[in-house]
Amino acid sequence: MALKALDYDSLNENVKKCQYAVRGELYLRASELQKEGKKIIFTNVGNPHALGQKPLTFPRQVVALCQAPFLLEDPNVGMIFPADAIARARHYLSLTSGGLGAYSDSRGLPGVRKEVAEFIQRRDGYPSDPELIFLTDGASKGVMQILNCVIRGDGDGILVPVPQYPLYSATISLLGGTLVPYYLDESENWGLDVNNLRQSVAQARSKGISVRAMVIINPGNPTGQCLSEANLREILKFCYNEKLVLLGDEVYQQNIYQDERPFISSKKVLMDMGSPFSKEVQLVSFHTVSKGYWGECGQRGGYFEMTNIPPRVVEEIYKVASIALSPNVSAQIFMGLMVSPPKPGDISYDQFARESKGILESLRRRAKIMTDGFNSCKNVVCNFTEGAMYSFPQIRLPAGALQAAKQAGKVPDVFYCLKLLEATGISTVPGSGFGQKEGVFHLRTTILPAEEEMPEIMDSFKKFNDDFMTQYDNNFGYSRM
Ligand code: DCS
Repeated sequence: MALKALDYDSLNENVKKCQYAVRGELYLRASELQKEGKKIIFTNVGNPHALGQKPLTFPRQVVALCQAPFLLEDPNVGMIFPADAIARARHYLSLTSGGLGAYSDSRGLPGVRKEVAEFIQRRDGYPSDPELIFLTDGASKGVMQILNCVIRGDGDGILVPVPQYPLYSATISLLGGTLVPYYLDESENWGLDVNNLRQSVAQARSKGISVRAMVIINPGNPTGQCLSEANLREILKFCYNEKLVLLGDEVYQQNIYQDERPFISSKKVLMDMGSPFSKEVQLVSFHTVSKGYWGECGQRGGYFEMTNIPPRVVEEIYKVASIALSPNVSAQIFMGLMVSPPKPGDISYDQFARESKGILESLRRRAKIMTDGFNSCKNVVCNFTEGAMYSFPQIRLPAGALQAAKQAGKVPDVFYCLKLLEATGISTVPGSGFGQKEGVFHLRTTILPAEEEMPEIMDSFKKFNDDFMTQYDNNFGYSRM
């Protein structure tokens, strides 16, 4: 019988190939167990509010007023909302053409794009042009739009770090491009070695692939490292020499848990390098309201900024964005608020500063509790989470466990993570979902569970892990480091 268009066997093969481990087998099993009444700790997604983080008050006040503009006409509004939130709500409504229920320009509201440009200029010390900033429904949509413009077919390669966040591998599959991996060095705190990059490009070219773009995730997901300025300079030089557009995923720029390597944007490093680099290297940088101390994942707000992209190409990207009409307008307001939060002297400043500092300081403590916890476990080694929201310990699996996994028909790290889930309710993502060197195993967990629950979670992890290692340790060796 002839297949219909949406029968499995006739489906676009790129869709079938595409994998997204963050909501993969482990997540599905965790959801089943939850339905059966088991308490599950969902550390598989960097989704802070789902793990109890409270929203910052000020942005919610402003957006609440924008959503319910009739409250602004209520004589009692000043008793519930502070004056600066009321003023901000009026400001953002004045930037829209009909409030939150109206489409905006497909690039986002010009007034918010201007605020984003001012933020970038304050952050980097270099001018930023609102015309080169597009607002998006989360950073994910921006990444997809740009990859869509870059990938022409399977002859086009995109350099992606391994381990990587699977948005990249999945989108490249979906668009029919080729992922060209470059390996981060675990023994160097997940550093990026440019010689390694050169090898990856040479290898891809020898297979006839035209390498067109390079992705960096800084701070790293799942690896949690912060790139140094010197490293970023090398990367930008590399992109200059190889004529690659650099996609700088900087969604974790506020999530920094050490003082030695503060976040520095690719744009600033590029501008500091001066001519010819600053005028030539093509760069697209991404940011979001989902991360940082905002964690407003469900609002779906993001932006990208383009540097050295020719006007005709910007026009084409605009055209493609227009097909979806408009990014979420309420999310655009979250973005406006994120890039221009209350300032010292504003009525809401103290509360805003207290709330955001409280979240960041707690994340910093949690990053340490987690790394230390993992490093106290048998056959587990873990680099410190310098930034972002994840811990990515290496699990050295005994030969007995590798054999048991094989018998169960599971990839070894999936086997380990499933056992962990069944025993403790901790839902993680196996390292194979992010890519890792052959024969080396990891898991990813977020550092987001509530701080007061953290010691208990780590105790329960340790007990499971150490029992697992004893059970499978038959003295026939381990997976390699
Ligand atoms: N880039 C990176 C590196 C991310 O980790 C994420 C989300 C995104 C982009 C996209 O975020 P938004 O579309 O929400 O802006 N991280 C996922 C993760 O690994 N866990 O949770 C979500």
